[in-house]
Amino acid sequence: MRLFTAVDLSREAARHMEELQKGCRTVLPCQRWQKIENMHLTLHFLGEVEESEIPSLQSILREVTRQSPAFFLEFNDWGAFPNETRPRVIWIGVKEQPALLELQRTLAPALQSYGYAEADKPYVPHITMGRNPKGNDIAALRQQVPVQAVRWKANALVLYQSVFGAGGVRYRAVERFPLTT
Ligand code: 3AM
Repeated sequence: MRLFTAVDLSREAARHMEELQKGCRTVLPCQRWQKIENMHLTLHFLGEVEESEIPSLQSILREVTRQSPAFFLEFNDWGAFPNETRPRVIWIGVKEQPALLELQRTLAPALQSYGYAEADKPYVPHITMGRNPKGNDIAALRQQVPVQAVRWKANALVLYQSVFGAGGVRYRAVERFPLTT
């Protein structure tokens, strides 16, 4: 199973992402768009995990999240990977949140045996909007499609499975691990 961990958006946050995507369609069209129902903030991409390993992975996630506080996230601004000169992924970033970074950092070593590979670049929390933009004018996006500081509570870490089907990729929640409140 192809797995990753992520935090969901609130309904209000997803609604704003939808508005931002409409604006992005006019200012900086992408070849591939993230479906609204698929939007999430990834913490760890694990890749293929054997089904037999999933129960132990779940118990690690349960153990750590039980001791980790819930936190608030807030949209920040547009961003791009690998950089804004030659963007391949267009995303919306969130304001720095130490509890999110702490959760990501705490889990990272424990998830390495399940395929998580620590990137050589720092972790940049983001919500993917679209891929392969036909242009690179991120400055125009910032100016013409302003991001509102929508704030929402991240109550849980979710283990997601990427499922490939006729309608494209779909993310199925394998389990939600509540954070402490
Ligand atoms: O949350 P986003 O959309 O940025 O790009 C993939 C997506 O990230 C990323 O994992 C998330 C869920 O699919 N992803 C896919 N393949 C990856 C890889 N080989 C990867 N991240 C790192 N390495």
